[in-house]
Amino acid sequence: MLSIDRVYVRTMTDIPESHPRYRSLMTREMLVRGVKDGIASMQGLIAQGRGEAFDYLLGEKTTESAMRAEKAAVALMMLAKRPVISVNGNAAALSAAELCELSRELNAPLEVNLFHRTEDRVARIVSLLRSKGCQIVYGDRPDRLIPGISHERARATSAGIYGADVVLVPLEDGDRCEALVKMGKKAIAIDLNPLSRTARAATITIVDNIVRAVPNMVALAKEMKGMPPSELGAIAEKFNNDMALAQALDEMMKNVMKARRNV
Ligand code: PTJ
Repeated sequence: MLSIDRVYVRTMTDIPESHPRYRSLMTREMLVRGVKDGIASMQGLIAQGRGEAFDYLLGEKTTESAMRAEKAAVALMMLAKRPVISVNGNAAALSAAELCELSRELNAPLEVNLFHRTEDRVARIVSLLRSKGCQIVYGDRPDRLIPGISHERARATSAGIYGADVVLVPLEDGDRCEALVKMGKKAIAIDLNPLSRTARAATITIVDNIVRAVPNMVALAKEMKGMPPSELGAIAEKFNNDMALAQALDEMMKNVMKARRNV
């Protein structure tokens, strides 16, 4: 039987760039490497599989509606007094460097927050993010608990997520997003599943793959630098989360119907 190492090395070299699903397969490989390096959890592989299924239905592209959500999210973070970016194992395995760039552009520190928390994995993710140039990374010394959550995700840092007014939560499971909103914070989710509790609870949900969403947000943050607060406010205000979720579902239905006609 092949070990995970050998599978990893083989598939990394075996996937030709011309493969029609090259990007998706490479993303899968990044997560496998994340598990191997103690960054992502084994459960993270299953979460990625669920995300892939929704991404497939979405056409593996950033839709116009997702781009509008990304713009509204950047506007909200630029207007925030204390924006913070929450990082879990999957986000770190797939987008560590890009999240650090976003953190710099938006002046928003990162905080490692894990569902399947082990101190070893927190330390590895903190050190990965620091190696990508992030100065401030919270999460290894949480001093508060988010009310209403009975698992490890409740752990938060006063100077980070606990005291934030806007929190970006990529690839989240539902109850923390709801709890953050109950605390009076604005939550921005990146979630390929428009039906999830997180997607419905968030102030802004970006229905896009994190590997596309975060680079788009970095580019938008650069473009929108210097925009007056009134303009940023108008962009954020105009965004309607229920409508964005409906548009994501419509896009998926459209792709299903197109495929159905060809069967
Ligand atoms: O590292 P940990 O311990 O904090 O655990 C992280 C995971 C992701 C395992 C944990 O938060 C989890 O179990 O999450 P869920 O409940 O599976 O939810 C993850 C959501 O992210 C699902 O709705 C997926 O569809 C979505 N998702 C998965 N991969 C991606 C994604 N959304 C955007 N981009 C992806 N690549």
